[in-house]
Amino acid sequence: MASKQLFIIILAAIAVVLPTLAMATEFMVGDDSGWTIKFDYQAWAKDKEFHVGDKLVFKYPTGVHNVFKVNGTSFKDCVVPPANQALTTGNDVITLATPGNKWYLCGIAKHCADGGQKLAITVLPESTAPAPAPTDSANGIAVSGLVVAAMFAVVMVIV
Ligand SMILES: *[C@@H]1O[C@H](CO)[C@@H](O)[C@H](O)[C@H]1NC(C)=O
Ligand SMILES: [Cu+2]
Repeated sequence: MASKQLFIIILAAIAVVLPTLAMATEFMVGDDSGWTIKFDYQAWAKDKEFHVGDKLVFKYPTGVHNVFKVNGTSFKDCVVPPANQALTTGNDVITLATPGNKWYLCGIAKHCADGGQKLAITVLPESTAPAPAPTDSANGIAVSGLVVAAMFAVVMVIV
C-alpha cells in the first residue's frame, strides 16, 4: 500500500517537474540551407512556434551575407539600416527577448529585394509547456527523454 502511494506521489512529481524542463529552442534559420538567397523563409517559419527565450541562428559564409533586425516597413521595402547595425559573424545568434513581430533581412546587394533573403516571425510569450517538437530541438527532447527515463527507473526500483 505504501509503495502504491509512493508511486502516485512520484508520478505527480513527474507531472509537475516535466513542464519546467521545457528548454529554449534554438532555430537554425533555413535549417541546412542556412541564411541565403532564394530560400522561402516564410515557408520555413510557417509551421514553427517561436517563444521568448528561443534563439535564432543565422548561419552563412562570412562576408557573403549579413543580418539586420528591421521594422515592418523596412522589411516590406527591403530598406537596409546603417551598416553598423549589421550582424556579420556568419554565425549570428539572436535571442528572442520580447513577444511580437520581428523582422530580419540581409543587407548585401539586392539579396533582400531580389533574393528574398528576409524573415518575419511572430514571437509568443515564454512557454512553460514542452515545445511541440520542432526538428531543431533534438537536444532538448533527448534531455527530456533522459530525465523521464531516469525518473521511471527510480520508480521501478522503489516500487
Ligand atoms: C523603420 O526603420 C527605418 C530604417 O531604420 C526608419 O527610417 C523608419 O522610421 C522606421 N519606421 C518605423 C515605423 O519605425
Ligand atoms: Cu545576403
